[in-house]
Amino acid sequence: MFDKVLIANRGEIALRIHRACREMGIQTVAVHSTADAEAMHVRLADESVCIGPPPSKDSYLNASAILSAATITGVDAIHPGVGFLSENADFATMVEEHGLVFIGPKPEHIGLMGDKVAAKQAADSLGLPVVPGSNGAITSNAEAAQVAERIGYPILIKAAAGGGGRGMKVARVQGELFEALTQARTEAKASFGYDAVYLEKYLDRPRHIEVQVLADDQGNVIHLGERDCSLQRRHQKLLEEAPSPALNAEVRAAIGTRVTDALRRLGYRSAGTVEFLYENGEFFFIEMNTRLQVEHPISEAITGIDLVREQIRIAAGLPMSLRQEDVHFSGHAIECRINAEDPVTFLPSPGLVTDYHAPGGLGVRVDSGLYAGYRVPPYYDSLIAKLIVHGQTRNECLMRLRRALEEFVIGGVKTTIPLHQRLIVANDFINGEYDIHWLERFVAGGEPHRPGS
Ligand code: MV4
Repeated sequence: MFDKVLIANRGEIALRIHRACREMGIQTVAVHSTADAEAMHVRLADESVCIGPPPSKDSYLNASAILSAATITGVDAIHPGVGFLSENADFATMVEEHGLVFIGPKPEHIGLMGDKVAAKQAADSLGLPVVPGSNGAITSNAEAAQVAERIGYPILIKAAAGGGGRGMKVARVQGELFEALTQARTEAKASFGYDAVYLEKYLDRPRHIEVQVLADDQGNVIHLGERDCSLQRRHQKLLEEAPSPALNAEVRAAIGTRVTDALRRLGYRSAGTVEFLYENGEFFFIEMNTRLQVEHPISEAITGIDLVREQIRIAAGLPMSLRQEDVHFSGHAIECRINAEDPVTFLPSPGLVTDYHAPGGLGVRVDSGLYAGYRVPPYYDSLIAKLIVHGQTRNECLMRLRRALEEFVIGGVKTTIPLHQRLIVANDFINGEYDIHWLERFVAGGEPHRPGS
């Protein structure tokens, strides 16, 4: 096992990784920008190294500064966390070239899943269900029209270099296709410097369901069930739950097995998440995330498995500490992402945290680096706390969540807590009847009609 690990991230996820290391007897090195010198994970780490000024590109995205810090402190491995360099295949390769272990997947798989066209083709050939569409990038308008005719309208145009929804355009009818193609190419070129696009059948009201997996170098691949991440606004997730209110045990086991079979064939290693759209009882692969995810704690809550601990064991060459038959799903978990934002306008609200009190009690977990006197910097993502609540049933989980949100005190900055409080009493949410568009309509005012009504 490693003696010392460098945590190449910040905020609650850096703290999460520090905690796993500590419990495994591993020393930690925090790296931080000048804006994060007072962060909780920096205070708790055994050692810390300042790697640059506040802008991410000069600090958390500065691969050579991070590798220098790793060399100076003599770590064995680097955990990239989420975001930043976590899905950068070149960084993973550089870490290995420095004789260190990258706590994550093989660089080739990071690279494969980063290319959305290649990822979809790989998923298809590995036996996962994919959305009907063009076979790879479209090379001409004529080809696009032909493909659209074959799969039928509405059509969605996606950027090959995309992900996260940027550069997507819908064509409802043939007359809209060429203009939508031009717009999608222009946006893709501006956002990614690469204008290749592909076509898919547009799914009107799907849910976003993702399957959590773990794989080791001994060929063991397991799944930890799914998370329903449909409650998003502008591709920012607000609340996630596990299990999905839309699936039963049989459907869960079936999709889980398809995913683990696929990743075993691929030779995948480490934690990963396979994302699907789910509509009318059918799954369609959209992307794979080759990293730990922000919402991983809800999978931990319903399985009792420490995902970061398993990631570290796997990276050290050890087998996972459990098999699929050891994975038992218990109860229901919900995560509320609490952002330092105005709950109505969503404008960032950085600044001094004057008061802080986190909820507690049975089934309540808070992952946050906040404390009274902490200053939320304006330079980064506005996620400041994750409230994860577990109950034996979905209803118990909801009641506990209401109680926990009531107890949560964060003074001095605006937060999304009031939005969560409104959301969890909405009838559609209580009934589990929502799709990927529901939250957008909810924040626009009032409770929208539920899907299909
Ligand atoms: C889609 C879709 C409908 N049909 N693909 C958005 C982000 C990107 N990762 C995939 N996305 C979508 N792909 C087809 N064929 C709708 C979305 C989508 C979405 C997906 C998941 C969660 C939230 C979303 C919000 C808007 C659109």
